[in-house]
Amino acid sequence: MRITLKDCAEIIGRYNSFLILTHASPDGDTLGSAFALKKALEKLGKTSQVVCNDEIPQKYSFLWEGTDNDEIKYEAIIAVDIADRNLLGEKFNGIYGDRVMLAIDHHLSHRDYAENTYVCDKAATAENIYGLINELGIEIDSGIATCIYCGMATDTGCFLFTNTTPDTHRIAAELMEKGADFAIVNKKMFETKTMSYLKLEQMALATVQTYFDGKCAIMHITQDMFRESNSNEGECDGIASLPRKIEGVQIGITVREKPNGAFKVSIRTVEPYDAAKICALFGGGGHNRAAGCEFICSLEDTKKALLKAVEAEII
Ligand SMILES: [Mn+2]
Repeated sequence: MRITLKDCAEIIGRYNSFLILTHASPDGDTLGSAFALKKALEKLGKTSQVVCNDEIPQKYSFLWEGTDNDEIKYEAIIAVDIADRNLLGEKFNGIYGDRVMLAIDHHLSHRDYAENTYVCDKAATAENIYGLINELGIEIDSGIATCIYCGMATDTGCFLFTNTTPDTHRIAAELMEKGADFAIVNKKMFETKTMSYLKLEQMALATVQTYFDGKCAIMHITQDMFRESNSNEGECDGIASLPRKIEGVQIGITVREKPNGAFKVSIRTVEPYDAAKICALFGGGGHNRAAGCEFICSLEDTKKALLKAVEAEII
């Protein structure tokens, strides 16, 4: 059932302990949202634990500073920033997929799996968590502010993408006033790259090919490249934005081989091209300018299918 923010606050009021689920291959929005909520719930005397199907990269450790994340007994399960139960990851989908009591998300492509769902088209789920925390009447302290800021900065590409609104900036400004550690967040999220990541980026860039008069660019990353560069999934959040950075490219595609041999596709577009529409053709989804889908076939066939879909859009 779709519910309002007020209903979310009311539901949270009914329980004392929560398991908070984040999506697989966790990013700054799912984690920032989860830890902001956890810290806020603590202020109400409620306990919670944030969990993820995949290992949480160490670069996010600032999010759980000042709070412990020990295993607890919980009464209800909340999912944040998870548009589809498959995005929980295989193991978590099996365990929790049909037991989620409340899903809080910002993807309009959200496919309902929870008992109660709140989806509002904001730049980040963290922006919806900000709304919820206000609805709950909880004072935002510097720890909560840092977590929300991290989510919003992540999903707006540091306030660069077109999903950034005047409201996004107003909330970010308020978070700064509340003591959000924005310099640390931005340095860790957008400035610092490991040498292994930069090596991977170099290999990935060498695979870029352009199509349709340079309007579409495709780049791929294989498991061999991960091995050779000594990089890993956890440190390449932003890599999918590279093809669209090329001058003239309107549809940028990144094809990433997963350990099981499937190909995870990320599409980034500029107006008027709809990334979610293209990904929906292949069972995926997301936002207008950023979306994803998955293929279980060869790299060559994956690219062929994508180019065919892009061709239909571009011409
Ligand atoms: Mn998000």
